[in-house]
Amino acid sequence: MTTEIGEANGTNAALATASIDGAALRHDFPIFRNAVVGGRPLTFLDSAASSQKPQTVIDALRTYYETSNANIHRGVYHLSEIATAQYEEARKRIARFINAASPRECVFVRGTTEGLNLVASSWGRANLKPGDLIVYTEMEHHSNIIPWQLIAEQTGARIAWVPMTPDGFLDREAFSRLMAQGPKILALTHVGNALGTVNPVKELIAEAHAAGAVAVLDGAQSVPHMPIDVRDLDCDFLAFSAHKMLGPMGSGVLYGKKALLDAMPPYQGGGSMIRKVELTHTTWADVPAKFEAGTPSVGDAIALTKAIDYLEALGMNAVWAHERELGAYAVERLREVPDLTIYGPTEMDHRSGVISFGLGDIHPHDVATLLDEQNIAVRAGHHCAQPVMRALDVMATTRASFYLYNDRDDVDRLVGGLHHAIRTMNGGGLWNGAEIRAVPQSEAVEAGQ
Ligand code: 7TS
Repeated sequence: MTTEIGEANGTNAALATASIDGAALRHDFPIFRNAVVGGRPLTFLDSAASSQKPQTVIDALRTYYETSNANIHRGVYHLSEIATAQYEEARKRIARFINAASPRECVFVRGTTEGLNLVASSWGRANLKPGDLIVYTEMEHHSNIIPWQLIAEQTGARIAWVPMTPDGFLDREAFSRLMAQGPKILALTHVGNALGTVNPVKELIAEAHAAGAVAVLDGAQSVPHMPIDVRDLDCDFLAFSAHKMLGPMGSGVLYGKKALLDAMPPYQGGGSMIRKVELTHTTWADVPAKFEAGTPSVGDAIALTKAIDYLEALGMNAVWAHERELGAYAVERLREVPDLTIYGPTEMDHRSGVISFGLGDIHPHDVATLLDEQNIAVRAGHHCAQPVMRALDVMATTRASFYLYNDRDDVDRLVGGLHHAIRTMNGGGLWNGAEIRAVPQSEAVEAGQ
């Protein structure tokens, strides 16, 4: 029986090269062969929403189901033991990737959203009292705001947030003023998903700790892109999603310091998380099992290790350098586009490869639709960060986000696509959103929308 799953069936082209060649890496991702439309290659600029998957990850999923599929931690039979061993091996791999002190500090969850809900619900229920202060920031994804609002409602805790400056940074003085109030929790994104701001989290976490707060880091936009060392950052919790880092959908990880996890009550009840169940009460399994009620996403956890292999073969420093180089090139080229406003920090020192922009009066949805006609995939909308949009005083933005399989040609195609979008809107006499909405569908189709 094959116990080694997902051996390098993909070509992993260009992994050996020192710096990253995005075009060469695209050969490892079947989607780029398959999603060619009208002869146009796929220009995929929405990795902040979800990344594409290399062949090795896809093969690992298939191999798991073909050779090792069984429920884990239950069966005494051979297949179940293999699946259990691979699942626990995956946990070790992930712990090493983020430099956790122990694999027990890594809880498998469905993604960042579930990880953050787990902390807010479980830690919050056990530790928050009426009047306690929860601090988050105006820059958060909704998944690092709403769980805190929910637990505040249930416990009577208060909420406050660090405002964002007009250029997309956290207001550092306001942060210190809030820390001086002695919050119980700081919920903070490492990299903002709407604007790509990179927060100085190590420094902010140290300040939060000095104030007595527990620091919860949202790593959805950082773990896939840069080296992460949870012990160096000293975060108490870190949540991230597999699907944004070349791994499968529907899985992710919550890292938590063991002493904190040990002291927390379970998040959900069910199979696998118990020590002893009486009809009146139950005692819990040790962490991480205490937080993994029910049958987990075994194949997804195993396939995530292949994603980590892929990332580590390139080197996370190289991945990060590549994205920032592309981001810098994109900022430079986008400046050529008339009426284009880039939101967020202007210097690459403080931003990731996520670039949000507005294009004159053209509605971001129209920009994205016109780009899509050229097989260029970008995201348009509020990016699940409505407070950020409100702070910028816009309804929505268009967002391009880069990853390891992008290259300068993608940026050039984006810039060409935006010029085409402007020409189309001008040519059709449809310059602003209000006019567009007034155009009947039949005419809109003729105008090429
Ligand atoms: N936190 C941040 C910073 C994110 O960017 C996202 C997803 C989440 C949390 C939630 O992750 P999930 O995997 O649990 O859904 N961000 C985006 C995005 O920017 N566009 O689509 C999803």
